[in-house]
Amino acid sequence: MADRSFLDWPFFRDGHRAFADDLEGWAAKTLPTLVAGQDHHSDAGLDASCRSILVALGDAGFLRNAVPVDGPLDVRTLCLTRETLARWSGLADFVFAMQGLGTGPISLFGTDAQKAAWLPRVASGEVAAAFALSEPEAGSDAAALRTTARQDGDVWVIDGTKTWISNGGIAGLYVVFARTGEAPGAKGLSAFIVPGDAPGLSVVERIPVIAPHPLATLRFQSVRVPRDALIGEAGGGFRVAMGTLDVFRSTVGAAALGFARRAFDESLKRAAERELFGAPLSELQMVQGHLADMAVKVDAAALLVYRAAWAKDSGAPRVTREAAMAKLFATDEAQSVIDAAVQLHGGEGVRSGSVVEGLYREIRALRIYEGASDVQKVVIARQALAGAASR
Ligand code: COS
Repeated sequence: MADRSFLDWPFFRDGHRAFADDLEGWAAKTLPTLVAGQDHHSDAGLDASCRSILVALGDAGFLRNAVPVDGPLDVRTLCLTRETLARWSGLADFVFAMQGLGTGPISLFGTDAQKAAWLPRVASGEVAAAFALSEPEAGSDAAALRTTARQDGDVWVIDGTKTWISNGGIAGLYVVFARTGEAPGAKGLSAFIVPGDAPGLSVVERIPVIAPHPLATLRFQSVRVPRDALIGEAGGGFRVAMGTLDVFRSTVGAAALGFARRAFDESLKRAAERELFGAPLSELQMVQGHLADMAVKVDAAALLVYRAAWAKDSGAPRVTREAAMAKLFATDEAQSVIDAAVQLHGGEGVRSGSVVEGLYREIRALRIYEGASDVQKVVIARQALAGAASR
């Protein structure tokens, strides 16, 4: 069982602690049997697995923590959920997280009518959600996106290509960022709600990746959506995207923390059970050195993740810096913890299907998506420079 002492930290209320216990019990009972024997090597198998996890999370009521139907998002609950699910199943964490990121612009910036139309269906697991920002020529430089939306009477007409879209092809709801041209660059973008079955929306390709998740390139050919599909103001799309990422980036750190905790637990078990030179591995000081580094990295990551979540929940108007620090540190350090776990497991660490081999594949993408580590450094440095200039 993973170390749960962090739940005593002052970032949490008793409600968070009780929730973490409930979720842990549910995950331990449900996820191992749910994911056992699932086929993650074909698109059809992967899609079916995601649907079964979506139904299970929806039926158990956990998706409501990512998609707030009544009241605001609680980022600590989001992070506790991602950390716990990631310890049990990377795919379960992915399915949960996408419901939140895909509806984040609506939860945070949408009208009551937009919320009523979409949030209950995503919170129940009936509809999968996706966040469509990246393009072939616009990843880290999100403001360079080229997809356009133009007004034609009472509708917006969207044309362009989006890529690296998680849940692409299985989502019933896409939030799509497009250029509406109020100003050049970041100030000329807007966010739109596009139903998955909108005529003119098609999947160009499915993208296979080292830790399989549904991922696709999408084409929008004269996709027509009503005037009220616009989220927030025309020209305010970049703020919608960045404001959503400010909330969800700390949750990516939380998922990385879950992967790191699992790797650490597996390493502690291995060190106690495996004998080398006539004694358990745990008696070798070099092994103890690895375990100590892992313990410090896990706790430091947890402090940054839950600091960012607590700051947002406590009403901070912007947590750009805290969220970027949490994502950068937790994902980079989880990679290092998992790499050390693979080393401690020797040959078993690279055996296909072993727990640490799976974690080694799962963690890598988290240092890239929702703002690569390099982008987080840019964000943190800009915030520090702006802070110094204003003091
Ligand atoms: N919250 C609210 N507003 C924000 C914001 C945030 N977190 N970040 C930027 N803005 C605002 C800025 O304040 C600025 O408006 P003003 O000029 O009125 O102040 C405007 O948006 C443009 O900001 P900036 O000049 O910083 O934009 P850049 O094009 O330089 O982009 C980075 C900055 C690189 C940080 C941004 O593009 C980014 O985060 N890229 C990564 C995107 C990403 O995560 N891609 C993965 C796809 S999602 S899976």
